[in-house]
Amino acid sequence: MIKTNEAAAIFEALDAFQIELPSWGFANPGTRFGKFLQPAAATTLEEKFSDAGQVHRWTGVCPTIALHVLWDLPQGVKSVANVQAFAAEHGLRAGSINPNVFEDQIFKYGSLGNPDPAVRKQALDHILDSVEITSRLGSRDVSLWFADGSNYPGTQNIRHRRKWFEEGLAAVHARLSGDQRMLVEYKPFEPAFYHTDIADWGMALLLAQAAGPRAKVLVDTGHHYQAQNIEQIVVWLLGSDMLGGFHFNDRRYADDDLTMGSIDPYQVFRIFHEIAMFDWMRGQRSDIPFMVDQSHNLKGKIEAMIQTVQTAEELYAKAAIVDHEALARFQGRSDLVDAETCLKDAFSTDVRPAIREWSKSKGLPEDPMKAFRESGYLERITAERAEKNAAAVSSYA
Ligand code: RM4
Ligand code: MN
Ligand code: MN
Repeated sequence: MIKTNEAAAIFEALDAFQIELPSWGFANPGTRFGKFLQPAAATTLEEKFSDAGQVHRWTGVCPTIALHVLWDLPQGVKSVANVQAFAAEHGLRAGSINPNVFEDQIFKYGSLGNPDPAVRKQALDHILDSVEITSRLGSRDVSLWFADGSNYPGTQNIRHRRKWFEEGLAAVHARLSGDQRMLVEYKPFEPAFYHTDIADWGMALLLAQAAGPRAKVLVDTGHHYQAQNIEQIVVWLLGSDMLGGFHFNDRRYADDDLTMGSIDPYQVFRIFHEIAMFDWMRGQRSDIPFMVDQSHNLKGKIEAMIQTVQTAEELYAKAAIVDHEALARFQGRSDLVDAETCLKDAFSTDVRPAIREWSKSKGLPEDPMKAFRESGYLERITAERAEKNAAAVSSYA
């Protein structure tokens, strides 16, 4: 049973909770092997907005959508008007803007780390265009992920590439205006299998610090080696005001992009807990954007996103009811069993009734999945899009 003070903490936490959806999670994704086309997948930008709008409509916590420039704004700044129109129509706002410097043929040997200065310039120009798009859309974050790296020892000069990254990222930083930020994402391997230019949080941190004060690190939960303690990274970045945001997904092996919390919900809980503990210690709620970075090859896309959002809310609510005072006391005395039990008690609490109450209090359906299924939306889009999807085998998104 949830105690009254716990219910209040959950309500307060959920009032502040938002999670951004990725536009690419609604289209038929690419994999290195088979691509199983879903008849209801989004085939246009408007359909992506419409589907993301459904997730927001039934959950109420996903007002923004992350956009990939190449996939969603193929005409660059000229596509901004389209985005604005679709966003307004479907009750959403454009969220983080993700330049794409990993698909074009010229980026075969890298983008900002390419040995060819002409290619580096082209990558930089695309990212600067993306900053302009970010400004015009009124978004805050330019979110940077680079596929740069190499597959074989000795084939690239890692030191030079680091310097080129420093130069490129500093040039991007110089273009930021207002409250804009740039987020630097890291990933240990894939597509590069020998060295990746920004392989871990230390490299991302150094590059962000070299670029300037508006550059922060983005933590994608799928981008770590198996045994890595992700919540410790979160604690260190938070403590240095360098945590820029999250890409949430789950994995069993590598960057699997599975549904958040599907394999290891305790991992996500521990991340949320460290943020909540930090906020409690300094008496102020952190402003860290949570984003989903998933693409479902087998699950229905809208349902998978609703499931993701519900999981995120549950784990966030569990973290909100950790008894921080008791935990701090146990930690101070090194009461190991009591400290661990205190954390696990919160994790074991069934917070779903409180979340249903919170949803009701906001005029939202208590069961968003049921509401979505009863709305008839899925049947409608399946009929409308089936033919287009059967014909189109396009790129990643
Ligand atoms: C990468 C990384 C980026 C995402 C691309 C599609 O692995 O997670 O954030 O934009 O995939
Ligand atoms: Mn990511
Ligand atoms: Mn990834």
